[in-house]
Amino acid sequence: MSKFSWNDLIQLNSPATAYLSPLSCLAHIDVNAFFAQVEQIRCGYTKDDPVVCVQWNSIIAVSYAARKYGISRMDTIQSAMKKCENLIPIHTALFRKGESWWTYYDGCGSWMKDPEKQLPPNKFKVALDPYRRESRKILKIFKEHCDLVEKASVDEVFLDLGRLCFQDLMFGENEEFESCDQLKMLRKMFIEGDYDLKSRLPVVPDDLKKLEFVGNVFNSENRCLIEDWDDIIFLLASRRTQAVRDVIFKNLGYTTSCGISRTKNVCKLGSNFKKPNAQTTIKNNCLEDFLDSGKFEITSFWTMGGKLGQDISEILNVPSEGSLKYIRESWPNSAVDLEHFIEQKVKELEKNGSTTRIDMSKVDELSTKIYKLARGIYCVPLNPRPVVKSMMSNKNMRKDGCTSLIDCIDWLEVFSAELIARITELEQEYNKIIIPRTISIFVKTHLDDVARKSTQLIHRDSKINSQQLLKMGTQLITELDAKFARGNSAKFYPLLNMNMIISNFEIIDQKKTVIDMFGQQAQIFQKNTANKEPELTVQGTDDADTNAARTFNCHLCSLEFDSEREFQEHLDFHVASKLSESLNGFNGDSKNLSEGEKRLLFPTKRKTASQGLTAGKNKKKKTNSKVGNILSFFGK
Ligand code: DCP
Ligand code: CA
Repeated sequence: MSKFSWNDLIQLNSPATAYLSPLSCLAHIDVNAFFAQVEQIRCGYTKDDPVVCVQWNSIIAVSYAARKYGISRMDTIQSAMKKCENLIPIHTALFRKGESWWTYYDGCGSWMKDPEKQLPPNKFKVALDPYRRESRKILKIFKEHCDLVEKASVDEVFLDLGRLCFQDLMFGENEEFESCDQLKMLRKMFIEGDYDLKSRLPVVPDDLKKLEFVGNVFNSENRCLIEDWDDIIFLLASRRTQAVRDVIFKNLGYTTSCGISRTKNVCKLGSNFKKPNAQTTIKNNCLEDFLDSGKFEITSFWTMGGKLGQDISEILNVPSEGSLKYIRESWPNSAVDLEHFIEQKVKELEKNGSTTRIDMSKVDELSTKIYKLARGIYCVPLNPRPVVKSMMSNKNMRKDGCTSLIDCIDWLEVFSAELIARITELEQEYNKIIIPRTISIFVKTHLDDVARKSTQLIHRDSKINSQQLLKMGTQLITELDAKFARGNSAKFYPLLNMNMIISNFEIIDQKKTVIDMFGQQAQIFQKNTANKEPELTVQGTDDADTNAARTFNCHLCSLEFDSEREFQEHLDFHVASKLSESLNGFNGDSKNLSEGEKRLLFPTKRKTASQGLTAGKNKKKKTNSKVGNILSFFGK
């Protein structure tokens, strides 16, 4: 028998809870030397050309060809050029002071001898727009290939591969699978619902043990590659991630590195394990080998790298090497033992007058996290992108970058253009109209004094343009100038820093989307539009008011849910029911068909709206775990 149950396998179909299944399969994919690759491709170089991306005198991304010369982000452009005489430095795009657009000044930069070809920071501002554009293209490909994607930064994502692997296992049409009789049996059992959710899966058939992973499998101890169904799921995942990485390379030219494992933390370590252009799978039976490979400590994990990680290392008295193994061996049985230990230690330290960054009210959470991180089983869900609540365009000035009100207005021209471009980007990403309601200007004088002024943005149109932002910004800076620079401009100018912040976003739905993306975080003004899909109706405020009234309604079923989690699980039911209907065909009661479609397909089976409502409210009562099909797994 397998270690895993039918329930573990079928749970992979739930985007909301797949990450909790012991068969969970996630990936982290990171673009190699991202900004450098963007510039390499834009300028027509190959991956073997030593390109570096430069901002003023600093190197912000180093191609792998340049890394061969020992060049790193720590080098200045001058020191890098000494290491590699054929180095190809490319400066980021720039806004010029007083202009509302960015452009590339190829062939120019601080390394050029000709003073005309240098790019003085007091006249320009770096534009990261080209990288954000490429990032959006990459994200679009991920979203086309995977139903649950978390954008972790400008060049990295997490993927939840549960649904894809499940579907490949149960319905994949490749020959290797179709020629395996025992797999055919498993598929038949699933389709006919001839299984008990709690019962164990059969053993993995020998035919499937011959299948090969794509990319590297971390296996320092030469363990058996395919023992149980988790290995098969990872194997399928390795094919899927290679496929999406190939699409990115073919369409956009970017190489990526990828880590595949059960949890986000290990995936992230895995993608960093072999670079560039590689993928590494860390199977469950190799997790501890991987963590103990000498490359990782408790402080290697995200959120453990800072002072908290140091405090924890001290309190647990971990050795400088082998900390994860030490934690596993010292607290072998449960996180509770670890919790008691930490509590006692912190109390002792406090008695001696020392303080730590450990929050005593959350020691249980922290202990569970450490206990599980050390075993590579700390399961956390993928997060949808948080709502953007404000945007800033900022310029650190040098020398005479900003010596008068006119200079300030020239920079405001750049800030307004940049912010409006970013608002437009965000509108495209969210498919909503975004109207900032507050604008602030912040300045820091050469005497290190700071001043700030804000106002409400009031304008008649539904969209705001850069001229309107510039006008409001000019008003604010004129007031600051009048207050602080009048009579003695040397107290104010030159400025060391200036920025414009827009905030208090009003987000307006242009068209209803399937599920509202932002949960309680967003303030959404809905227009009434016809809607066939389940939707989440959220009312709240944008200042994180957790008491704001919220409702979670499924309009297809006329059901209301108390929590977002319950609602999400209900939506999973709809996903499952669509999957089931695509296999078994629709029936007249389907909630996935519009009234119009039902009329066309089932002319005699029309239901009135009130019948539909009653049907929706009668929740399913079936308790038997022997089930008809995948639908039974999801509560309605
Ligand atoms: N970046 C930056 N300044 C930093 C770190 C990063 O401007 N201090 C930018 C440039 C990078 C991009 O963010 O190309 C992504 O950062 P990564 O840390 O992922 O680094 P790279 O993609 O450059 O390299 P790697 O291949 O190691 O991921
Ligand atoms: Ca990267």
